[in-house]
Amino acid sequence: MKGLIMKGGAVLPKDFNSIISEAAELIRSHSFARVISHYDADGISAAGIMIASLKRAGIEYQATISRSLDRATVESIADEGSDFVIFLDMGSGQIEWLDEIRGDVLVLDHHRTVRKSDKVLQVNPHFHGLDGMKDVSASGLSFLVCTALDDKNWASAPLAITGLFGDMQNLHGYSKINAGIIEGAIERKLIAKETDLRLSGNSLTEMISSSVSPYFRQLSGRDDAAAEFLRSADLDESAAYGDLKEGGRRRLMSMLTLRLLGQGCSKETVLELSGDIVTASANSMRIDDLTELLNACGRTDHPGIGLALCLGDLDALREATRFRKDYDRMLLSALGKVEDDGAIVMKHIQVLKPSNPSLAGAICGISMQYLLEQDKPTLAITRSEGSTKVSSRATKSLVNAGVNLAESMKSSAEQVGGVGGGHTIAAGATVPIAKEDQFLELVDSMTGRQLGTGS
Ligand SMILES: [Mn+2]
Repeated sequence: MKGLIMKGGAVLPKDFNSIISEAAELIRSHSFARVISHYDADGISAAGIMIASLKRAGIEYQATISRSLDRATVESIADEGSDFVIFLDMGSGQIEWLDEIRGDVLVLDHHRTVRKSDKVLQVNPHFHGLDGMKDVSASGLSFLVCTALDDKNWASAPLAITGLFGDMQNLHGYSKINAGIIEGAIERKLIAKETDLRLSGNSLTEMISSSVSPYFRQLSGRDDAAAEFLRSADLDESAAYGDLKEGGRRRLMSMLTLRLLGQGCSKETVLELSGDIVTASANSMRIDDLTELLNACGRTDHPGIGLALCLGDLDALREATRFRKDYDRMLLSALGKVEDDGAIVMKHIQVLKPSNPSLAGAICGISMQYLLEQDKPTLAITRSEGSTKVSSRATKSLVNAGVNLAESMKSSAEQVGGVGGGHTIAAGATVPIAKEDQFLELVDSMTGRQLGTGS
């Protein structure tokens, strides 16, 4: 294969390159593939890339987008008896179960892996000195394998970028494989990239009032207030951003910057107000919009529409747009409540109790970044299926100060008979409802110890 040329002329690590070729060969050797992927923007993009490539290669497929890869899901896939199963954006944590599937199994996953397997072909950056949190996401892995299969699959580069946006690997510049994909896509004129205000909407008012992240206190979700805010800056609230002159754009940016600083956001968060706006050349679609559309499709239980959208279905675009509006409306109303009520503040953590379990992770993250105290990690707890589910988020500076949510969630959950884990900056847990308070106390004191401020 022609390796992806990376910044500075370096190619992919040799052993990584050969495993990618091996994966492409494995796909080529089958006439049918069972595809299982994750329901977030990265997973759906990875599946979209894979399916477009299977179609191009004349390989039949059946795809399922799943919330998680639990034992029962793996067993039902195994029972189907397919000769070939591809897992995308998940699987590396479940190798033990995948080993039991009869047919050939291919895993393209960027999450930490448990171990290698003789049976399962695993394409995972962690085996090759690459970082799955920054250097490549599942959509990028799917893209690498599919371009090894056929160079024409470069056409899917915008989807590869959609996935990395979805996993927020775009916020601090692009590294390694991500950088290679972006540069290659620009070179092939598949995308255009410029740095600008990271808000979208038909009018200036809509750009602000429909914005969920960044969340503008007193403006997000409120058309009238957003319009008034714009008039106070001497900006035409119904104008389109594209119509603004340089001076107007600069004024808008500084007003919004002040707004975020005023509501207590960290400097890092404020800087995220401007960033890369990537546009797919084929359909002029903004990648950040596509990411949000896919996210909303997944979150509202319509991942199939997201997948159809990846494959260019225009009806799917209309439906996905509706799901995004619905989803954003739900988020904005939940965030409005956080704005009004605040969080339950403990010694070292702050706790939210959102009413909708499926929004908890997003509410937790956005509240941490835009609405709550910056010196305490935020936990969101909800109850579903007879247990308490916990999402947690910290900030970069809390992590630098010692906070490790992966550790505190795991150890606290285990002490009360639950399970937990994740990343230092974002983690989750499931604990018995009866042990909820005890769990929060444990996380609180452990966070105190991590910060060196005692418990
Ligand atoms: Mn992912």
